[in-house]
Amino acid sequence: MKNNILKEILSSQGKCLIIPHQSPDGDCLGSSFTLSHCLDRHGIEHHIIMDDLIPSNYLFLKKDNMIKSDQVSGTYDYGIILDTSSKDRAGTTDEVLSRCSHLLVIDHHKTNAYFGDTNIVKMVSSVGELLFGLYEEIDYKIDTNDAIGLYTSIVTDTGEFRYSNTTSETLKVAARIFETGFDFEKISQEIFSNQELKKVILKSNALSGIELHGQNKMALLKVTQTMLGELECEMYHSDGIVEAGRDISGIEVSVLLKEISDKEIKVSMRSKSYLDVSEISLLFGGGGHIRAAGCTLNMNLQEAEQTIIKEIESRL
Ligand SMILES: [Mn+2]
Repeated sequence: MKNNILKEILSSQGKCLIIPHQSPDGDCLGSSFTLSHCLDRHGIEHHIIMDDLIPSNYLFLKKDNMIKSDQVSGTYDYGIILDTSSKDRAGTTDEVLSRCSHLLVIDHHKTNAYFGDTNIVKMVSSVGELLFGLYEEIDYKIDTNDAIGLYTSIVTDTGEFRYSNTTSETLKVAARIFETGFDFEKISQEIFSNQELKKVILKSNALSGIELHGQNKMALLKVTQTMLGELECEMYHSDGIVEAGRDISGIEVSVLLKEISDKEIKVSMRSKSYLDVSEISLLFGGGGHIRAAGCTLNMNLQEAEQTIIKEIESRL
């Protein structure tokens, strides 16, 4: 029933706006790319909102139809919000959202707030896997460009098929994507073997400052404005650091505190086997998945550190 909305969009020829989340990752960039390609193939006029910088290892997903929120003019028939659990996480302004007659949310977060006019929310590995399912239901045949976007979504959100969100269905979808014959080695290298040197050094510096808490089951990592300044890095270069903390032997949960300002700290959390970090993020108005979640604390770094250590230690 709900899937009819994609069919409706493709047959309506209405104008669409694709909206990923803030601080775009592989899943929202990959799914925006494939959905945009699908709309292209159906001759549908559309744009993708991209206010934030695309991390350099995802630049192969850049498209000419990407615009910034302040370049939006007129109205859209559909706003399609991808990989976004709540309205305040959408990568655009309320003003832009209000220009869309119908908001369609396509997401896989457990904490989704069902904030669209239509919400397609399924607990699958990635929005890429979800989109593939929608494509199948409407008999849309993916080509190699669709495959590039879908593969990026799935391979990044499953941690290269290592996380518990990888199911037999995920692997079946991956097999179907591979059948298109796209150059997966090239795309894998773009994503995983193409890191900027300063990003690797930032990760190394953050890991040198690691602290252990909660009977050594919690790794605490920090990226401050000073650390970014020294390397001329942006906060998006901190991508991958929190996972490195989790991958340490004996660690159940890794927390990365990202200092946005002396009043705002972004918290990223990753757990390994039993801690539900989405519950912790919800306590502070954030969201996410059981094993990967985040929130924002409006306090300084030291206060954020104490707040989060206290909350996690009581659960370990
Ligand atoms: Mn995702």
